[in-house]
Amino acid sequence: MQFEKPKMNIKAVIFDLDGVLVNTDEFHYQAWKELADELGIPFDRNINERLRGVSRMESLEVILEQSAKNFTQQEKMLLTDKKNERYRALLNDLSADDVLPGVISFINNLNRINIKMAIGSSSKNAPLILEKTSLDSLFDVVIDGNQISRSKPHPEVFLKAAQQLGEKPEACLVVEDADAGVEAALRAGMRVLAVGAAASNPKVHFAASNLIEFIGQIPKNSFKSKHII
Ligand code: B16
Ligand code: MG
Repeated sequence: MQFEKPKMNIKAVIFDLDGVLVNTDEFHYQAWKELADELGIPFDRNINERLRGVSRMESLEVILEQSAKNFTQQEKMLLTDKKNERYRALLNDLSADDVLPGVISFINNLNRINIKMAIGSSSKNAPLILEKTSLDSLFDVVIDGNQISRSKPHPEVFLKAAQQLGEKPEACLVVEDADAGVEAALRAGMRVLAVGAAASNPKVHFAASNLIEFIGQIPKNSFKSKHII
């Protein structure tokens, strides 16, 4: 792991949602897999990796690359609606128990040193997920798929979050699990902590398998207000 410079002066942290705060990425996979099986289109976990962080319609386009049939825009809308219906049914039992390891402790530590926090997610289901997991009250700003017109790797979601937090991009750290999200954060001019699937991305500033591991390796003075733990 490399540190850009000893003092990073991070004043705000922008969290991706699916795959960073909550394990909903598995439910996305299940819902897409059921749809692909129904359509007789090959779909596996390797292809699924390309769907991380990208919008619902762009995800469908990736899946349809494996199909010989052409679908009209209306058919595509019906397919994304169907996938979303199934995905939301899978989210039904979601609760605070589904928040990923280290998340609450990391947020509490950031709160203690007055670091601002935002959500920067491509998901239009973010409000439902935040409510079901009781994470909704913990963030100063939430920017999700309902408020952006260009999905990751476009930097719009993170730039909007920084703007609403009142911070410059260079003062923000983005936590991401998707290569598309890492790219979006870098294009926004922000520092990136990659967790999970994106942890092997060579472009990031920090990498860890999850937030528990990251808390144990934070360099002193990374954050504006003393150090995090
Ligand atoms: P929805 P994130 C992204 O959320 C997911 O990673 C991606 O797999 C999904 O297609 C996208 O949200 C749209 O989600 O269908 O719920 O609007 O990782 O940016 O928090
Ligand atoms: Mg994600």
